[in-house]
Amino acid sequence: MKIKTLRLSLYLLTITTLFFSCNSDDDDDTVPFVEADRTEQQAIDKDSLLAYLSSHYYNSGFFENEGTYSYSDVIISELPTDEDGNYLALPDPENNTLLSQAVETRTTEYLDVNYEYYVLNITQGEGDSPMYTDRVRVRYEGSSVSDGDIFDFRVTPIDLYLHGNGYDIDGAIRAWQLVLPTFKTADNWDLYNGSVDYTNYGMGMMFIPSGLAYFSSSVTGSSYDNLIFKFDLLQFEVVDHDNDGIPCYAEDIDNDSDLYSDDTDDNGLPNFIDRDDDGDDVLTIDELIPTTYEPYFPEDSDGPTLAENEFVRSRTQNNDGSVTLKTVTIADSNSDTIPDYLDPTITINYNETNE
Ligand SMILES: [Ca+2]
Ligand SMILES: [Ca+2]
Ligand SMILES: [Ca+2]
Ligand SMILES: [Ca+2]
Repeated sequence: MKIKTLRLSLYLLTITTLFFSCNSDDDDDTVPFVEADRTEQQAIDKDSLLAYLSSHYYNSGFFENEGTYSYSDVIISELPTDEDGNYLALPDPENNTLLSQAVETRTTEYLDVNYEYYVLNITQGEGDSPMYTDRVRVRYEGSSVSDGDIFDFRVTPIDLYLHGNGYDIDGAIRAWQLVLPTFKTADNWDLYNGSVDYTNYGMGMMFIPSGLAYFSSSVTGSSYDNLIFKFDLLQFEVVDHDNDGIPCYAEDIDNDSDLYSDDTDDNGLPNFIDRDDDGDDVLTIDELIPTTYEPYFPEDSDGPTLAENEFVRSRTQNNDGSVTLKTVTIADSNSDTIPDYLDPTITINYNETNE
């Protein structure tokens, strides 16, 4: 219980300071500085983004042949202008495409505001898609729409959490949580001279309003910055922030893509960072049915097929090269459709029963 109290206070302490504090539904005592109205800012940002997309083009012809491309191969250029500054026609239309004709317009509601953002899908990728709560391995470059300045880039792959845990792990901006899960990772990778060569990964760009990025914060050098990201999505791993056996994405009980709105036992700790989700004093991990599978060899087999309500707990490589898979499965012992770990009237400890 002591540990839980400490976690709670840490969480309350940091939620007032992090950018993601605006995710919280509750008002706190601190008076925030006056920032722009999100709806008004979105109207301004939308105009800027649309103007950008209709005046810039990319080297689409470059990607028409089979091959492995990277985000850095995408070259964005501004349309030529006459001496009065008016835009002229698209040069070499065989090989170039205006961004406004290439991007997909997507919409989302975030913090009660309707947002429009734009995605250029150059390669979908052949692997699997991460969830918005997962950790991704990416290469990327971020720049500002207003001046084209690159404020961040990673040529060598970096692992990023798409969703933070509210205290010591920061998450990505909302746009990343929306866009990355719509691409796929590499389908394979090989080691060459110590570096990893990925094949058939997802590659694209996003053009995003400040409201889905850093909004009033000046992380990129200025507030209310509309941003462009080019990215390669290489790999991902499922994240379980509270390490209770239920992956973060499955702790979003109402499926509204907001982990903060799910708090089954109403103790102020959302399920994704609560290790006893129903508050019945039996930890969530103990209310799940553990399974250890016979070791299998990855070159011969993909391993056991998991049930829909079964999650990987660990995957251990043994000395002989075989893999031992441990999983947990959601139990509903009284068949009332409420899983044991969310049902305070059920307190079966499956780890005690099995030992
Ligand atoms: Ca969890
Ligand atoms: Ca809770
Ligand atoms: Ca939990
Ligand atoms: Ca229970």
